[in-house]
Amino acid sequence: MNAKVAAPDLAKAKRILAISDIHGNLELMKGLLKKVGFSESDFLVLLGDYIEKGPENLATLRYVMELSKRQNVCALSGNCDTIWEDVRYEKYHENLLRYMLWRKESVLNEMCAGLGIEVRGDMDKAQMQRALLTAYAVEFEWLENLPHIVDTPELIFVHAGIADEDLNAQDANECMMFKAFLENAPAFSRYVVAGHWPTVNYTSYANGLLSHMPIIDKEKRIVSIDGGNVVKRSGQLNCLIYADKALSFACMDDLPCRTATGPQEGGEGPVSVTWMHNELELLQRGELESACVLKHTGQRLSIPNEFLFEKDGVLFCHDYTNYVMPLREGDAVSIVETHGERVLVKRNGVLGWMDKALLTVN
Ligand SMILES: [Mn+2]
Repeated sequence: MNAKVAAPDLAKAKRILAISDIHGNLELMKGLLKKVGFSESDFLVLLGDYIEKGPENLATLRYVMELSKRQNVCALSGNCDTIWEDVRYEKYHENLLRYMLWRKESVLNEMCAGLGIEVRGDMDKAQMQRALLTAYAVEFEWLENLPHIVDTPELIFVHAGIADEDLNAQDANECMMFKAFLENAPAFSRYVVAGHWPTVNYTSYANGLLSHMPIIDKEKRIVSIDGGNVVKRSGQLNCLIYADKALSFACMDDLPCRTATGPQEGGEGPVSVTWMHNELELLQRGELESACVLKHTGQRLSIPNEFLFEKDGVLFCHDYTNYVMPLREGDAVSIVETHGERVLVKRNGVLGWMDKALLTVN
């Protein structure tokens, strides 16, 4: 299917705002809109993936549907928003139920709960589908009619990516599914703003750090804004702000905040491991940490055992960095997780370790 292109009138907008990959995190979305002071003088583009994986998928969907009634809001479809296809077309029966049993945080499970339908492996699937299609016809129709691209004089918006600038000849699925757009896309003459691929997965752009901040590639003219909200424990929601021909960002997460009670020296030459480039070779397994080689770069590093996992006899690692965060007394940090006497924290979107003894207790 050809991608649907929307070309809204932005003449009155003082700023263009863009947020991607909300994934049912309604409170964070509302918080971020408040933080940037979203108002009638802005134009807001929502880049899709409103639902699935998060805590409030149906409420988020309905909130976005309500927002999109405004003249100054345009919502695009992400790959997670095509769930209506699976409910409508009978050929997906088997997969649909398996998906619902596996993905507990699905809008479809919330919809069933709303109708008092218990989702079970031995249920009458066709009956469940008919019930959903009837009760949630308005939601499914809204999702089905979402455009895939927003075309503005200075910026192009899409959920995952576009193959080239011929916007009327883009494949809808590619727009929603483009893999690692920043790495695999050509250069464009206008900036293309995309979500879908958490920026933390683009380690080549961050000098060995793990960063959830948006990435601007000035050569390719691509802005990648998915902060990994919901899908990564350390994720955040990013908002692009385009005003007076300049790009800036605001971001927000729902991690607890603390303050450093003293300084900490930063570490040199950090090594980070993230999804897609996380295959390891084990050198020596230790009681708490194991010496490993990161296959894709050949770098050696010691990784706490709880970050390691095996799949089909191959050793992998969950997102990990050995970066020691440089801190001054009074610096604010977000707490991701505690490992013994070390705490994984985030500051300005970047992940690193700090000494637990340097944290305020609150
Ligand atoms: Mn997506």
